[in-house]
Amino acid sequence: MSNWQKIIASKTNLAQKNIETGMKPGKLSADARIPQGQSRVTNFPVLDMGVRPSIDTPTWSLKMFGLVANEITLGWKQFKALPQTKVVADMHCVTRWSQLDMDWEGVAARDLIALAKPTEAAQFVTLHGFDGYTTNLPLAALLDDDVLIAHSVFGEPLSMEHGWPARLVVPKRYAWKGAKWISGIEFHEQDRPGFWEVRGYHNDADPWKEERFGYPEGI
Ligand SMILES: Nc1nc2c(c(=O)[nH]1)N[C@H]1C(S)=C(S)[C@@H](COP(=O)(O)O)O[C@H]1N2
Ligand SMILES: [Mo]
Repeated sequence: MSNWQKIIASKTNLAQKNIETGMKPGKLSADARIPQGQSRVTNFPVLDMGVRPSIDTPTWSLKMFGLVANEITLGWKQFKALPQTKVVADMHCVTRWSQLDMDWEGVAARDLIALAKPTEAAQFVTLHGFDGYTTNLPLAALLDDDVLIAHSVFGEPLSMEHGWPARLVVPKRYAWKGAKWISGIEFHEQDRPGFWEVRGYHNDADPWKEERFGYPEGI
């Protein structure tokens, strides 16, 4: 076979594979969207510390505090009155499952944060949950246009287990960065590792770099 024939043969092969995995022209195949070390699921597993706070819309609120010009606490009605955004994103959990095309609805984190007006010194955030959970991110990561405080998924309100009434969704990080039953966003000058981050999980949590642990596994 000539070189050209080889190239054509391998392209044909690749195209065939893409057809088999349901790829549409110009889109990544499902396989290419599953990071290394992950397996695809379709049943949206539940993962948390097992302490599920009994919070509902009348008792839910979200406080933005710390290095902000306008400390603010939003109740459910105020939250729902904000512009609503939809995001379709893949979800990757460090326990090695990935679910594609999660169809979230809620308020863009950056629209919410604009109300609090973080000061120039604010560079990092702690996300708080009603169960006492915390996780940390650079403020810039929260301002990404795919980051959502979600109240619905797949066209239905979140189940209690998945964080009802509202949870954070950060598609570019492992799922532990997405605080369920979100109660607060705290702004700091310095980074403050959260619940899992102080227990050895990686600070940055990029699934495409397999940033699972902050130190070599097994230590
Ligand atoms: N408030 C709170 N948020 C949380 C957790 C938690 O224990 N409490 N667990 C995190 C972890 S480790 C994961 S993997 C995801 C799982 O989200 P899911 O249960 O909706 O799949 O939630 C994250 N958010
Ligand atoms: Mo997790």
